[in-house]
Amino acid sequence: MEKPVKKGLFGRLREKLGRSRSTFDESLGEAVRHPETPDPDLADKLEEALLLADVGMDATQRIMGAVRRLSGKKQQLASEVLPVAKQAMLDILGDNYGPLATAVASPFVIMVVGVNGAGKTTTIGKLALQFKNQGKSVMLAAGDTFRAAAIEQLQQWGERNQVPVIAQAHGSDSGAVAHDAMQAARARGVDILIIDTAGRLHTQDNLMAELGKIKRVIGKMDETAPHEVLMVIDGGTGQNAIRQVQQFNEAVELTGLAVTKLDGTARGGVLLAAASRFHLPIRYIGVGEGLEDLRIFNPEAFIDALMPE
Ligand SMILES: Nc1nc2c(ncn2[C@@H]2O[C@H](COP(=O)(O)OP(=O)(O)O)[C@@H](O)[C@H]2O)c(=O)[nH]1
Ligand SMILES: [Mg+2]
Repeated sequence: MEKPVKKGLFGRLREKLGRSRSTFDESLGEAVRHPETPDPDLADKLEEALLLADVGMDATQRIMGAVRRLSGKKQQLASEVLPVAKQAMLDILGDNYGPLATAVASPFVIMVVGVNGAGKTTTIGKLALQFKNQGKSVMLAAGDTFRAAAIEQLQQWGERNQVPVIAQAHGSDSGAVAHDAMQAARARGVDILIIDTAGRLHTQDNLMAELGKIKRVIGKMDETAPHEVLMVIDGGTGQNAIRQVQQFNEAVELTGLAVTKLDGTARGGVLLAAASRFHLPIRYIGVGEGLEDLRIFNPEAFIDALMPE
């Protein structure tokens, strides 16, 4: 008998993750439709699907370790294997989860970092409106002074959402923008200040030095700030994203991750790879361009939406 399609947020997340999900459906769908029929290749199929979805060696080995601890016969049954695999995935994500507690400081300062095109500015725009809708006052700072278009893009988000944006001219010092923004946020009693940053400079070393400087400027004005250094990664960049996280983490000591574009990739498993590799909470996932498509990360909902059952 066909299972009813799940409705609501849960069902929609499942649709949004369509391409990543289909990697698992193609490999495991047959076994899932016959959960009590032994399939001697089931564990191998799962392992292949995990690697294809970019779950990475680390996390894949952890998941397969749990599956291979099942007795030989059970390893052939989807009814046994999938719950164990899902639990192993949840164990990996378990420590890597936790929404932002923005009430601990005022202004709560979020510095957003990541390579060009990862989705930083878009994520900031969506976040600003979400916070505003929760009744919080928000200010944005255009710290990507390297590209004129980046400043305009943030200003457009600000105008659209009626959120003030602190900006200086293209090419100006991003540390000075951060300084101005901290002062303005304090003066106006803003709840949340979100600072955009560049994803590309003349060299990678320049970029990391600039990010370090922005962080120091903020820290001098409030020693508890930035309260969050959020790295945005493009879920479609696969294992490259892991190297990027490592580099940024070394430069500015990240405190959280947001993984975008999970709607457009068959490799959504990078989220598990990152979780397994770094002890960093995944705060948000991006599953589309709409405002509601930036979701607070929920491991159970994510795994349920990703895996067939
Ligand atoms: N499909 C999809 N597109 C996204 C998502 N997040 C960001 N984008 C798009 O990715 C592109 C680059 O985003 P942008 O915020 O400018 O990246 P930045 O260079 O890191 O600031 C834009 O076209 C965004 O609309 C997402 O979750 N899903
Ligand atoms: Mg940008």
